[in-house]
Amino acid sequence: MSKMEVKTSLLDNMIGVGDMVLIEPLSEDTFIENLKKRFDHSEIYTYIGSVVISMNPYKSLPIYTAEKVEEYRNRNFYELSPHIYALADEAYRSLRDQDKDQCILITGESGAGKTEASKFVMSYVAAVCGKGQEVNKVKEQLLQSNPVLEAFGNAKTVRNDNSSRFGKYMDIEFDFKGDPLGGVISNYLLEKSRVVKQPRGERNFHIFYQLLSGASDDTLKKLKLDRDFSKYNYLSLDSATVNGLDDAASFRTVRNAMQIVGFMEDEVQSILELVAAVLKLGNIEFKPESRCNGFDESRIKDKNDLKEMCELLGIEQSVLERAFSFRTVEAKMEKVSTSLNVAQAYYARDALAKNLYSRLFSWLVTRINESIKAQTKTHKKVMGVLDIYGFEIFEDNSFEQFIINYCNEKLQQIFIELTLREEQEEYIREVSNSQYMKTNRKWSSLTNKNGILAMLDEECLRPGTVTDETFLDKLNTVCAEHQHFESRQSKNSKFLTDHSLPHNCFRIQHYAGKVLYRVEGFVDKNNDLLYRDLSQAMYKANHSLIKILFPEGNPAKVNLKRPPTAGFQFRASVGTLMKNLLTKNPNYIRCIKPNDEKAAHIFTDSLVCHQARYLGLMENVRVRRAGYAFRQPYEPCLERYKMLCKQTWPHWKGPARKGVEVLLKNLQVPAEEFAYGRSKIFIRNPRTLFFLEEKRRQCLGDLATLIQKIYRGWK
Ligand code: AOV
Ligand code: MG
Repeated sequence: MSKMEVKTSLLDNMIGVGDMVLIEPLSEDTFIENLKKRFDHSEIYTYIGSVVISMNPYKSLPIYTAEKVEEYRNRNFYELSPHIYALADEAYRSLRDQDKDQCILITGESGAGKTEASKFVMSYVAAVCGKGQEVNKVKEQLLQSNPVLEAFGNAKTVRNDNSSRFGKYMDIEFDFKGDPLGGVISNYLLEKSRVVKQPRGERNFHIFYQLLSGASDDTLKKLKLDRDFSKYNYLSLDSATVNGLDDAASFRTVRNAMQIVGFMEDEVQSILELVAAVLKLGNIEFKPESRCNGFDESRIKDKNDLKEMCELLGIEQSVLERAFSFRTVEAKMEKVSTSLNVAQAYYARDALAKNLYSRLFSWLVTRINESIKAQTKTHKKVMGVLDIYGFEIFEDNSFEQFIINYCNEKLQQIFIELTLREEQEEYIREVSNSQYMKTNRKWSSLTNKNGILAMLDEECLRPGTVTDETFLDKLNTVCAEHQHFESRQSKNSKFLTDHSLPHNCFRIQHYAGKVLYRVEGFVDKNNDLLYRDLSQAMYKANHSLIKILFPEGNPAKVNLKRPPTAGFQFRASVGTLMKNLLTKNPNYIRCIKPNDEKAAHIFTDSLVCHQARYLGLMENVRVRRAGYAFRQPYEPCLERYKMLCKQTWPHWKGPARKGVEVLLKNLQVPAEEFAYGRSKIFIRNPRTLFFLEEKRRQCLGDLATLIQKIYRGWK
């Protein structure tokens, strides 16, 4: 038996079973044991039918080479050992040959390997689709958008040294031949609070450290920056350098990537000026000023950073200074100015830094989209790749974690609904007549009009004094009324009432675990207010990029309406995303984190078990086995087993389906074990498959013995 056959054998006890559907007997223990066995042999991919489970190896494996790409290219899904390339190939071919739009849904908790998986999928597709100068340029640009967005949107957290702090969905567009035409990226709410403050053991976004470490002395001088991280209030110092991350080298990669994506030199300069301005902004400090007219006022301590920031952005210093000292409220025809106290001045400063950075990030996405967008309006086939921030529980969880976990909750819902629906639809399509798998699940609605985010919005828009406490009171009251909060939250999550909680917290039972949220900052972060004086100061800047980022600062366009809240925008964009995903053929990658130490070779059973449970993997296997555990198109099935029957061996002349019928009859497999679909054979019990595999193994063994005998005879 060749090495490949040993690997693909579904029964190989050494490296475990390649498809969980074939585990015998199936239990949580055997499931985890199988993952472990495979993980120990660096077999990080395992199937549940067409779903790929991916274990993070925390070490680089030689399985993403050009040779591997060739190996998986144009091969049937089950033909080789499980690999993310098999999924990417299947999705790509289905898009190219059957004109079906695809989406690749990658889920798993923080640090499980989603972003890496999305890059492997993209690079595989890039390697197998089309060639030629124009096409190669498109591919390069699509791939190089990754380092740019990671530099500005990823950061070291305690869970992951390269954690995505934004959600990303990328549509790659192809022409009728399957050649790439371009792409469109959508981004979801960046965790902008990180710009001004990072939890212990975490860093700000990579770009700050990359710029200070990697830029030339000359560039830093132009940006009025010092190489020393410790000079900047906004950069946490306890983990400023990260093992295994070379910030200086990454900076060169990012600069190069920006060039390939099509950024002009002056654009890059403007971007870096903004990054520098954020650092300068963080160093502006305030001191209280003696009371005047009964109001607390504040003054800037040392104006040097303010001056340099204004020089970088082409802003008149007095304008910005005034915007940090007063707040103007306009109501109808009236304008009222009040002075800011020290706390309000700091609040204004941080709000400006967060807005500057997050708007720069969104602008980067728009700018990349301009470069990578398809140059033609003809019909496009689309492959969407979704890589969001993974479910996370920290010691201290705030609005950001709530948003991240909400998004994961939605995706989990989609997974459960679509895998079931897909199973059912395939069976109906293939074997039509039967009442397959009567599940008692209802397709739950994906809209969440009454959830916690909606309540937060209601509270934020209510007239009167609104604080985090009033929001929490409201939550508690509503939840006391609805003991089971399920109907108001998403299907899988539940508000937990517990009188022992700290007074400023609430707890949610998410699908992936219980999370305690501290309510402090929810109202503020949702309102996401930036004083108009600041946006107007920014708009006045003599800097091409800043002007674009603060359009509401244009005095001619004063809008007295409240801008939509962060939560509202997020809910709306996630809603649109979910609708979009439902129109495409889904392909799932379920990422699992083997340990909390970010270490190779450690497999923590309890941690893996917890993830397998909440990801619903066992349920997934059962759903598949409850119907027909194994399904395969007739041709590869006949090819694999034809040696077991004289009539089909070595060549079967006729339709493959007939050949499979003859084969199975000949092997005397009971008829109820099979259903003949239009293009696939459905096998009910994994034991039948084991039987076929065993027979095949014996046959190959006999053949090997025979060959050896003949060989010896010759000698
Ligand atoms: P995530 O995207 O799921 O977390 P990543 O894809 O960033 O997780 O993976 C975390 C780290 O694990 C990477 O930086 C790699 O060091 C390692 N890793 C993951 N997959 C592989 C692989 N296939 N081979 C080798 N190393 C791998 V988050 O973005 O935090 O939810 O918000
Ligand atoms: Mg990620």
